[in-house]
Amino acid sequence: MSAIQFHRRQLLQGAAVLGALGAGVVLPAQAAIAAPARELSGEEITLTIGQTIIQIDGRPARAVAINGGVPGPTLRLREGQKLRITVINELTEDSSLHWHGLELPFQMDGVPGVSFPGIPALGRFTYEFTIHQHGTYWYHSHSGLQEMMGCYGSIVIEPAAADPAPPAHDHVMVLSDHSFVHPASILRKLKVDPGHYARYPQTLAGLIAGKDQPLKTRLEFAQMRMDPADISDVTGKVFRYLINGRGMGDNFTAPITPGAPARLRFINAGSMTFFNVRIPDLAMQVIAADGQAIVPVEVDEFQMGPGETYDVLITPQDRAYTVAAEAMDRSGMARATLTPRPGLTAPVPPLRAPVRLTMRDMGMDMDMSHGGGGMDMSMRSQANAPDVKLGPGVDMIAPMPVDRTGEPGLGLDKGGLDKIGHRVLTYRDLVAPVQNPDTRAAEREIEMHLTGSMDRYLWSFDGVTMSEAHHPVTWATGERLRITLINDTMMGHPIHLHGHFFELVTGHGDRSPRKHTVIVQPGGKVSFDVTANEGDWPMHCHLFLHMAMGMMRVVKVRGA
Ligand SMILES: [Cu+2]
Repeated sequence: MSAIQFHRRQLLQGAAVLGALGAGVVLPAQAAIAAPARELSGEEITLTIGQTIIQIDGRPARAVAINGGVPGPTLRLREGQKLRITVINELTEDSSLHWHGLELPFQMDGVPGVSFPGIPALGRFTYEFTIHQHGTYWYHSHSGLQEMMGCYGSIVIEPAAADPAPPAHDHVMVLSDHSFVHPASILRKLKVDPGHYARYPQTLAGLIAGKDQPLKTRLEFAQMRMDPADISDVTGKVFRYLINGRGMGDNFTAPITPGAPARLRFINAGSMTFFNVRIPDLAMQVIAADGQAIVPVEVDEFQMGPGETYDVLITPQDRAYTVAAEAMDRSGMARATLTPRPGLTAPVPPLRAPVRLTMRDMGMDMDMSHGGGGMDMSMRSQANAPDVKLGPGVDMIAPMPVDRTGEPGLGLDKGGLDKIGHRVLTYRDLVAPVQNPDTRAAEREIEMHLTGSMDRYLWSFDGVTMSEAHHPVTWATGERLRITLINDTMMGHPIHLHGHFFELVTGHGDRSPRKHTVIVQPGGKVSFDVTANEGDWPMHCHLFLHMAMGMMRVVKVRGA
C-alpha cells in the first residue's frame, strides 16, 4: 500500500524483464520505472570485462562492458569489510580495473605498468583489500581506450554503523559520454584538427547580431591564434550523454516519494565531459564531495569534472522532475526523470547559449588594450615558469594565473554571457564537518604546471609528457606537502591523485574539504595539502585523451 512498497515491486519487475531479455535490449521510452542499476555486494565479487553492443536511444554502439552492461554493476559495500574482486578479462587485449577514490595498498590500485602488470587478454586477476572508508566512488579500466568505451561502474560504501534514519530513496546517477565512433578515430581526428568537434564557431553573422563576443575580444584571441569557442575537445557532435547508460530518449527514470528526502549520488564517469548538473524547480543540498562528507550547502546547480563525485539530498513535491546534466560547452545533455508515479515526466530545459572563453581563462585578467603587440612573448615567458620545459608541446604559460576556487566554473558565472541567475556551487563552499586527520603545515611546497599544445594535441606536466618523463615525482612516506597546480592551458583539467585524499587550500583551515580530484580552471591555480601514502601512485588529468596524450605522472612515495 505504501508508495515505497509499490516502487519496490516495480523495480523487481523491471529487473526480471531485463534479466530475461539480456543486455543490449531496446527498452520502450515509456518503460514504467527504469530497471535498477544492477548491484553486487558481499566479500566475493566477480566482474567480467567483454565487448558488447549497447543501444543508445535505439541506435547500436560498440562498447566494452562489465558484466554485460554500461555502466557495470554498482558495488554496494560496507566500511570495514574485506573484499575479494576477481576480474575476468574476455578481451583480446590487456585490461585492468582501478578503484577510483579508494585508499588501498598500491598493488591493488589497478594501473598497469605502475602498480601491477595488468590483466592479460583472456586472463584474470583477484584484487584483495579491506574497505576503510564510506561514501560514493567508482571504478574504471586503466587500459587502452576501454574506459572511453564504457568500462566503468559505481561503488557505494555504507558507513560501518548503519544510518538510523536513511533517506527514502538512494539513487546512483552515473553521468557519462559515449560515441558511435571508435575513440581511436576521435583521437586521430583531433591530432589532425584540434577544432574538429568544435560545435559553435563564432560567425560574422553572430558578431553583427551581437550574439557572439565583441570585436575587441575576438581580435585579442585572434592575435593569440586561440579560439574562444574551444571549450571542449570532444563535443555533442560525436557524443551521446548518458545517465546510468541511458540516452535522452531512453530517459532513465527513478522513483521518489513526495515530501521525503532522496539521496542522489552523482558520479562523473565521462571520458571527456564536464557536466553542469541541475534539477529545475528543486534545490539540491550537497552533502558529500568525492565521497567525503561536507557541511551541507544548498545550491541550484554545480559543475563536475570527470572523476569527481557529489552526493546531494533533495526533498521533492508531488510531481516529476528532470535531472539535467548539460555538457559544459552546451553541445548536449544527459537527462533523467525522478517521479512519484510511473509515466510522469517533466519539461526538459533547452540547451543554454554556447560558452565563450574570456581573457580571464587565458590567465590574463587585465585590460589588453595596451601593449597587445608584445603578447606572443609574454604568453610564453620562461620567467613565469622556470621549471617548465618550453618546446613545441607548450602553447602558453599563463602570465597571471589566479586562484579561481571561488568561481563556479566555465559558463556559470553570474556576470558571464549567460547571466546564470541562481546559486552555483564553488570549491570555497565546501567545508569539512570535522577536523582534518592531519593538520600539520607543509614541510615542502611543489609547483606543477599543467601544459599543452592544442595544435599538436599534446598534454603534459611541466612541458614533459608521460612518455618523456623518465623519473617519477618522489615524495617521502608520511611527508606533508603543499602542491600548487598552475593551469597554463585554455582548458580546465580535472587532476586526480590515486590513493590519497588531499585538503583543498580554500581558507577553511583544519576543516578543508578533502578530495581525490580537483578541477584547475583555465588560467587558474589550485593549492592542496597532502600526506604522502607509501606506494607508486599515478597523478593525471581525468580527461581521458589528455591522460593518453601525456598529462600524467607517477608519484613514488617511499620511506623517508
Ligand atoms: Cu586535461
